[in-house]
Amino acid sequence: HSSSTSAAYSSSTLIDVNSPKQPFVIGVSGGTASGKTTVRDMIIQQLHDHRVVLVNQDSFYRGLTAEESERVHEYNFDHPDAFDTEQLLECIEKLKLGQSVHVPIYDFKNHRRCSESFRQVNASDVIILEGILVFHDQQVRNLMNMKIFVDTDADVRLARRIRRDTVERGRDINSVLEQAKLLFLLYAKFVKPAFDDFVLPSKKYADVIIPRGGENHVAIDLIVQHIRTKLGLHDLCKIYPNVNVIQSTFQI
Ligand code: UZR
Ligand code: MG
Repeated sequence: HSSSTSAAYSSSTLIDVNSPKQPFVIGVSGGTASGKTTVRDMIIQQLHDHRVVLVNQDSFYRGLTAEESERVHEYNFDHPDAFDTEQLLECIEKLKLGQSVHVPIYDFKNHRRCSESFRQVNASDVIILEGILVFHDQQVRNLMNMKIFVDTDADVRLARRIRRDTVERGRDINSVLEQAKLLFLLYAKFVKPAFDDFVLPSKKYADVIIPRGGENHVAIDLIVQHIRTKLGLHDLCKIYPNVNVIQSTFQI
């Protein structure tokens, strides 16, 4: 039965058995605390009937050496060099080929990689790559089918970032006030300059720019509609189409 099935496929002009279905890769970028995570969560929620996997650029932070750790406040986490982009590229290339990958786990508290543990990410219909600098590298960009830039005012982002890092990210600094003071300094020293030098210039590569981030339901609905259309078209090239298609091909 299986051999006659594949014969039916090769004779069909609609289905190209030689071109395997490739996952749809979406890049979600934007400044710190712009609402990237909210936007991608909303996309994932609306695509509940598809297999979506998530890769965060944060996972590819190199991790600090002992020396760098001693002077952590002089380390620029917002610079492209802070990430292992080669490894990120390799990972997305593999996923795009339908292979599963091991993504490193980064420990934000100690600014280190957990050397023993990895997170396994399996191949899927949709891959979302999220991070402040995912549009910076041309090779990484070239793997994306859709690029979304979440555009939120800098003052809103700073306010959120302070709330998040003092309350939500659980750093072991007792005084929220002390932490906020430090954040203001780091924001002025690293976060803002790197946003201006690297993040903002990468906005021009975006296909879609979402103002106001996660609040923008209309933009997210439009994006999800587009992804659905694309996935629907991909279905024509499915390697294992459903039984109804097989039968109708036989009847022809
Ligand atoms: P998002 N970051 C840390 O604070 N600590 C780390 O160990 C690694 C990264 C911050 C980084 C950047 N900057 O602004 C932010 N600093 O994580 C990006 N300082 O994360 O996209 O979720 O805002
Ligand atoms: Mg986030």
